[in-house]
This record gives sequence, C-alpha cells and structure tokens, in this order.
Amino acid sequence: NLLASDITLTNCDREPIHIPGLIQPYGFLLCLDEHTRRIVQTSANVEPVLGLAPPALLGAGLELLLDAAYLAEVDALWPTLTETARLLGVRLTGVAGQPFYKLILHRHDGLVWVEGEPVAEAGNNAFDLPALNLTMGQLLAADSVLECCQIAAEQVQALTGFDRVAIYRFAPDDSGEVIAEAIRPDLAPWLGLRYPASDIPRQARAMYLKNWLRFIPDARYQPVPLVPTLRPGASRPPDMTYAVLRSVSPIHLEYLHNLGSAATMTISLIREGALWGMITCHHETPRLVSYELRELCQFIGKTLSMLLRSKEQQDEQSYRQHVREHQARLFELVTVDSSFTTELAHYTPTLLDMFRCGGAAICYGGEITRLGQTPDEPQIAALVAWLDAHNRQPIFHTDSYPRLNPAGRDIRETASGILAISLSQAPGEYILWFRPEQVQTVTWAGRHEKPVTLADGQVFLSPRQSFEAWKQLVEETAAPWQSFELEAAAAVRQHISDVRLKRFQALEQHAT
Ligand code: BLA
Repeated sequence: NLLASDITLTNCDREPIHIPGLIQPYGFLLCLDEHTRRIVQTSANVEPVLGLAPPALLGAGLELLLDAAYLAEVDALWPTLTETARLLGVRLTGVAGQPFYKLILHRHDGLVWVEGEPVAEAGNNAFDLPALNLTMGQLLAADSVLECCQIAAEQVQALTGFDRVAIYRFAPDDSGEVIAEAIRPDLAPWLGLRYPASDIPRQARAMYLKNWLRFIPDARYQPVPLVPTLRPGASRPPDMTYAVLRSVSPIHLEYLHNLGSAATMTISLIREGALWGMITCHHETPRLVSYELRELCQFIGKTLSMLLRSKEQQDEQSYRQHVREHQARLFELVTVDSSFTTELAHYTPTLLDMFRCGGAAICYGGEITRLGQTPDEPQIAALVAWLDAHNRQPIFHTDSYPRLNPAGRDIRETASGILAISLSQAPGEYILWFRPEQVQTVTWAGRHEKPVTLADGQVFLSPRQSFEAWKQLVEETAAPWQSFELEAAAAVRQHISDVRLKRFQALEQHAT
C-alpha cells in the first residue's frame, strides 16, 4: 500500500489506458488476425446481438455473420485498411429484432478490428451539405481564434444536440481554459474556467494526437471484457488506441460523474502536430450519436485545427496593431510643453490601455500616480527602491517578481508580473506596468472534495488535489511579457527621454 506522501500526479500518467482489455457495452467487438482473417478475440457481449457465444465465433471468419455481398465488400476493403476507420453498413445474418448494424473497421496491432454499433435512430441526418458549407464559410471569415471557436461550438451543438459543447484550449503549462461554449440555456456557463494539466494525463494526450475522437454514450456503463483475455501468444491485451469502443479509465468516469455528465464526445484540436485543445461535448443523460454525425463533427474539428495557425496570427497582428496605436497616441501626448505625468495618466488612452495588464504607475518627481489594479503607494515605493538597487537596465521585466525578491511577496496578487522603464538616471523615476498573479486571474472549476481514489491498488490524486498541485506551480507568476511589448515599452522610454532632452535644451537656450 502506498502512503499518502507517495501520491503524485505521475500516477495518472502511468495508467495504461490503451490496453484496458475492456470495451463499452453499446457495441460489440471482433478482433481478427490480419493474416489468417480468423476471429481471435471477441467481446463477451456478442451473444445477444449475433446469436452466437464467443466460443462459436473464435477461429471462425466473418462468413459466419455476413452474406456473400457484404463479404465481398469486406474483402475489397481488407488490403486498404489502416488505423483510420472505415464504415460498412450491414444486415447481420441470423439476427432477430434489429438486424442493421454499422461495422467500423480498422487495422492495428496485427489485428483487423471489427466494431459493431447498432444503427442509431432515424432523424439524425448527418449530411446537411448546405449547412456545412455555411459553417465552413463562417469559420474562414472569422476574425479571431475566439470567434472561430464559438462558431465551431455552436455548429457541433446544433448538429448533435449535446447539452454543452465547450472549446477547451491548453496553455503552455498544459492547464486548460474553456474559451468558447454553446450550452442549453438553463445550464451554468463554464466559459473562463481553468482546469489543471493533470485532468488529462500525458498518455491520454499522446493518444488523442493519434485518434481524433472519443465517445462515451453512457458514462455509467459496466465494461465488457474480451474473450479470451489475451489472444494466443500475447503478453498483453490488444492495443485499443484506435478502437471507438475502448473502455475508458475508471478515474475519468468518476471525473465525469463529478461533473454531472452522463455522455461525452471529445474531438482533438491539433495545431502543427501538437494538441492545442479539444472540443468537449457533455450531456446530462445518455446520448448515442451516430457514426456519420461523429465523423461530421470530426470534420469540423479538423477544419478548425487547420485554421488555428492563421487565426492566431490574426489575433497577434491585431494586438500588435493595438499596442502600436496606443504608442503613437502617447507620443502625441508627451510633447515638449507637457507635464508628462498628467498627460500619461489622465488622457485616454492611458498607459493602462496600451498593454494587456492589470495596472500601471508613474513614479516621477517624488510622486506616484497609480492606474488600475496596483500595489499601494508604500509598496510601489519599496519596489522602486528594489529596482534602483538591483537593476541596471533601462528596461526591466519579470513574470515572477516574488521569486526574484521574496520581500515582494506581498504584492503578488496585483504585481507578480512587472514591466518597468526607467525615466532618468535619477533614482526612483519609472513607468511601471503590472500583471496579476495567474492564480488570481484564474477561475477554478470547483469540484467535490474527494479522497484519493484507489484503482487496482494504485493511489491516484483526486481532482481537488491536482488543482492544488497546479496552483503551487503557477503561484507568484503572471502571464509573460512578449518581446514586442518590451520593444514598445522601450520606444516609449526613448520618446520620453528625447522630449525631456529637447525640453532641457530649450530651457538652456532660454537661460543664455
Ligand atoms: C481524460 N479528461 C480526459 C478527457 C477530458 C478530460 C476531456 C478526454 C476523455 C474524453 O473524451 O472524455 C477533462 N473534460 C476535461 C476537462 C474539461 C472537460 C478539463 O470537459 C473541461 C471543460 N483526471 C483527473 C485526474 C486524473 C485524471 C486527477 O482529473 C488522474 C489521476 C485522469 N482523465 C484522466 C484519464 C483520462 C482522462 C486517465 C483518459 C481517459 C481515457 O481516454 O481512457
């Protein structure tokens, strides 16, 4: 037994979710040897659907289930099969009641996987081409990442009818934030909520790069084992990375239970080979979404993925433009005749609007002028004294002031991030911009406080603990300053210095 002190987030990373040896019960699975084309494993739940128990199927081929026309289709597909799924609608021989099934076929791990799903109820007409065409047009025309994500969320919700469709974006530290969503009007929004990196462990992220879609139509399911557990000669269960019926981690099922979610569908958003985020769909009651509709949603996910880079560039361009415009406006305000502290502080746009920051301050002539959310005056005075003593550079920046100066911990809420330009050789003269501590700006998605979860004797962190661990990582840090922000600050400093020089020269001329 592990002690509480042994619990680490890496426990989650070690769960072998690709080889559970179990499937979800809404369909059935047959694994065929890719060479002999004989069934080597089946899911234990085949009998009610196929009229045959596993022992009757093992060693046989698909001719037991399909008539000649369907068999010919499978034969034609067989050599072309890869990890990418192919669909075959079939009528199963000898099955009473609902005989129509969709067979989803792919090849992986030496096997050809045949996953059978009952045909979902009619009414879900997946191929509304004009609607899809309209969506594509809107996605292309969107001006920003957020707008693009909002359109995608609304479309996926309209197509599938999920209670909630959220777009979840990862930060560089792998935590994530809900940046767009479409929800049933009576539900509480998740927009802006942040979740720790450990909610989606590393091996799951790696798998979601290979397989674009996960589907759990009923999160309260009883998993169904494979028969036999291991195929002859195998030392581990087969690799279900690409199997849609793969039974998911029990920890994740508990997580869904805590979220109040009975059905989910998740689509990867991949930007230049890296997992950028996910489209996550939730429903309060079980929900079966047809294969075709899932494919259509995947199509939207892939389209969004392709557009991310250009929309991000668009976002960056417009922020740069914003900074440039404010810089130019400040230049106009700070002229030879002005008392520049008044101009900088009181006219709009103010210093505060120039950058994405929480607050700003001008320290000049023994006075401190504060804008927005800032430390108080004595705290700023202490910061300025520290800068005078420790910083020789005209431009100073940090995304973690308390880590540079532990005595500065008291201002971490408003000023974990600092960008400072010195205004003169004289001590104490600065313009400062402040960024708040990330933990302060983050709204955590609160969940039930839970004890550690035991799964097969392993100890896992509960979601609440994983948040605490993440919080420790980002404590006393702010969003980093970008290089073009530093350049813009340097230009403001240069301009003020030029103006003051001119003013000084004018005064000298006047005196002589
Ligand atoms: C998987 N966790 C996931 C997945 C999501 C999330 C989207 C992918 C599986 C799926 O398709 O449902 C998390 N879902 C979220 C988040 C939002 C959301 C953040 O909708 C926000 C909007 N989870 C934990 C902890 C562990 C953990 C502490 O919170 C580990 C101890 C594990 N999460 C975990 C595992 C998986 C997972 C193991 C993989 C499930 C699988 O595919 O088998």
